[in-house]
Amino acid sequence: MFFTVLTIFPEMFDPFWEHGIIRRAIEQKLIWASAINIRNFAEDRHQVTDDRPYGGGSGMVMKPEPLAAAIRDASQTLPGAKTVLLTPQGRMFNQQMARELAACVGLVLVCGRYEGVDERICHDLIDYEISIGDYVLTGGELAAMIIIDAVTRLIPGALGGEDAAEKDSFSDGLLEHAHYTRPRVFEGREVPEVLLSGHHQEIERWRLASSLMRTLLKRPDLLKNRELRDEELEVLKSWGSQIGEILKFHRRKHE
Ligand code: 4GX
Repeated sequence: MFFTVLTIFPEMFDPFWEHGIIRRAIEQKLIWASAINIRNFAEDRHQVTDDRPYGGGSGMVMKPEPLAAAIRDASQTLPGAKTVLLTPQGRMFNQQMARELAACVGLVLVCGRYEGVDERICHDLIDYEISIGDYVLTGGELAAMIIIDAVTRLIPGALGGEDAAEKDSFSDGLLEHAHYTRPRVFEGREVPEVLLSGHHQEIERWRLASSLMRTLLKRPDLLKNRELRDEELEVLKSWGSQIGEILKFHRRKHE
């Protein structure tokens, strides 16, 4: 997978390329990544990339000519690549989109600053407009990093450990189960007994129950539009009867 980022602050990406999974993916040639300065494509002597908005008002707009030249150059260098504009007006980024983007041969990520980019750029040269969430950033750079990060970890081999990406949150529409490591007792709180038991089937069932419980309590919206597998229904039903018992006991006590 090729990533080309178009930005007026390419140096922001240096530490990003140089750490952790991203760094290893580059070293292993699973991804090729570069950040290109849009200024390089400005024709004037001062390499200006922004201008005042037609119609007046405060703030600046990114000039179309340098941006168009940068996008065309990147697209020519990466045949088949898709162009992405990071913008609050885009489709909200999620794990499903990360999977779709991971299937592309390359991505050209366009990072706007100021009030945004000239509308004719979005219209003619952009395949996808993506937002990472309903809040306002000072530029598209952090959003581009988030997308590169989420996409890279889905590339086979990027995480090292077997099928780690498939086991993570959202891969099957549930939150991750709780995790514990040594020591067995930390500040008086014990690791759940079953995790020490070595009973792999019981451990899997506990993890499924943990996933379902967390999703139900923290993100019930995730469960609403999702089919439930037989084993998941069983776990939920088992709580159902327990909750029934607790309520019965409670009612008896208060009669
Ligand atoms: N998810 N911003 C982009 C400038 C801009 C505005 C319109 C193009 C079109 C953001 C987000 C985000 C702030 C990045 C405005 N560029 N990007 N910038 N939320 O807030 O992606």
